[in-house]
Parts: sequence; structure tokens; C-alpha cells
Amino acid sequence: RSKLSGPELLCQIKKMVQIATLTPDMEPFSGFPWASQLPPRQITTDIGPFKTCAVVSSAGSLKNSGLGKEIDAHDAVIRFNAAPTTGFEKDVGSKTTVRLINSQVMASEDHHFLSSSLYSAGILVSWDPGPYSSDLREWFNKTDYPIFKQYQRYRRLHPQQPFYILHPRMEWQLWQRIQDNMVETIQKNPPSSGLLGTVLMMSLCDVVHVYEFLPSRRKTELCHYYQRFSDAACTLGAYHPLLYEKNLVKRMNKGSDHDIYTHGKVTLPGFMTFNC
Ligand code: NCC
Repeated sequence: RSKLSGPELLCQIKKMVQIATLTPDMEPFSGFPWASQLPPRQITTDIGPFKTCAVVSSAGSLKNSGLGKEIDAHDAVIRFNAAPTTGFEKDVGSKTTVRLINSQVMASEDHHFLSSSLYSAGILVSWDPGPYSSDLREWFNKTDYPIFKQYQRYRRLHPQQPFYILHPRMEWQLWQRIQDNMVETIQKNPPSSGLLGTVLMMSLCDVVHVYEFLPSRRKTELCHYYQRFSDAACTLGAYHPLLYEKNLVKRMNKGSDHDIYTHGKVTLPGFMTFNC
């Protein structure tokens, strides 16, 4: 098969990946009393559009990057899972507009999701790696972690904080874009939070700058900028098809290779800014 160009890839993703969040009217949720805890409108209706946005990966290569000021200069900033800003402002900034968290973070004891102040800044968006299907009922009966139980608890404790759940269809539509553009057969696991968040921001912003998803000259085996743990699989992927995700993002990059080398920075256009 012929390799798609960057603009063609961007068009495929724009056309074939629907960015959606759960709303109270969707089945089977509409039949549950707690459905009223879900935001009534789509996240794309409620927030944005923003001019410029920053996607801050959690990579160890952000350490000593000094990118904090540049990141904070964006109109909106997305961060992932348990990635902190306190104590790391110089390298990652302090603004958090959206925090995208996987269901493991919500459920595991050691993250103290319900009580930690780490999660209280900005808008929360969560996702769960369900089965390869976009059927909500099937997913509801087979989530990887108890995302709904934790969602209800969190909403009761923090009713004022906006909190969305991604429609699992988005994960698999994006996975399909990765698979269809690779020669190899990739593992049937959803894309990483980093790629999901990048595509989410492309639907909310005119320009998206992604930091240290494609590693800079600071590339390191250090997994996260905020932890001492080292494992090259954090950057290259094991469960998530991360290497393939990065290949795709590299092809869509509108910025220079020099920006990647010095800043780990990729520039992607928002979906509203181009026609296909
Ligand atoms: O590590 P994680 O991701 O929270 O990182 C967020 C996103 O940053 C990008 N990244 C991270 C580290 C690195 N060295 N290079 C990178 O490019 C990736 O795009 C990544 O998605 C996840 O995707 O949700 C993930 O979550 C962790 C873990 O659940 C949370 O950190 C909470 O502890 C997963 N780790 C494990 O399950 C052990 C990880 O596989 C993916």
C-alpha cells in the first residue's frame, strides 16, 4: 500500500476519528440514576476553541528542559495521569487546563485519586481501555478498571469540577488509523493517553504543540520527569502501540526537525484550520 502524506493522514484522522464524550442520554447510561452526573454536553461544545495548545507528555526527557515558560504561554495545556507540576514548574510549567487520566489511575490505591489535590486543577477527562468495540453496553460490562464506580465517587466528592469520560469508539477509531498506516500488525491495545490527548486537543485548538512525545536530544531511559524509575518501554511502548503512534505523529508534524531535537516539540494543525 502507498504511504499517506502528512496532510492526507491529518485528513483521515479528522474524518474518521470522532471525538466524543459520554452524555446522560446515551444507552445504557440513560437507564442509570447516576447518568445525571455525566456532563450534559460534549466536551467540544463546552470548551474552546483555543488558539494555541500544549500537550505535555510525561517523558523523562522533559527533565532539565526549561520548557515551563513556553508551555505556560499556550491558551490551554493538557497533562496526563499523575504528572505533577508542583516542584517541576521550570521544566513543565504550571498551567493545567485539561488532565487526561486512564482508568488505572482512578482505580489503583497508590494514586489516591479521590483525595489527592493533584487531580483538582482543570477539567478531568478519563478513559478506559475497553474491548475492541465501540459498543457502550459491551464496554460497560467489561471495563479494564472500575471506571464508573470511581467516576461516581469522585463526582460526589468534587461536584463542581468538570469531568468527562471519553467514548471508547474514539480509542478504536484512532487505533484503526494507526494500523491502516503501518505495514506491521500492531497489538490490539488502544493508543496511549498521549496520543488520545493530542487528538482531543486538535479538535479544540487552532495549533497544537506536543512536547517530548517525539524525544529530543534529552532522550533518556528515565520513564517520567517526576519519578526515578527507568524503563525504555515508557518511550517506545509495550502495551500501547507507542512506537507506531510516534511514527504517525512524526509524519503529521508541520514543525522542523530542529524543534524536535532541541525542544522535543511537534506542531500539529487543529482540525478546524484545514479542509480536506
Ligand atoms: O506513563 P504515562 O502513560 O502516564 O505517560 C503519559 C503519556 O506520555 C507519553 N510518554 C510518557 C513517558 C515516556 N517516557 N514517553 C512518552 O511518550 C505517552 O504518550 C503516555 O501516554 C498512559 O498512556 O495512560 C500511560 O499510563 C501509565 C500509568 O497507568 C500512569 O502513569 C499511572 O501510573 C502506564 N504505565 C503502566 O501501566 C505501568 C503507561 O503504560 C501508559
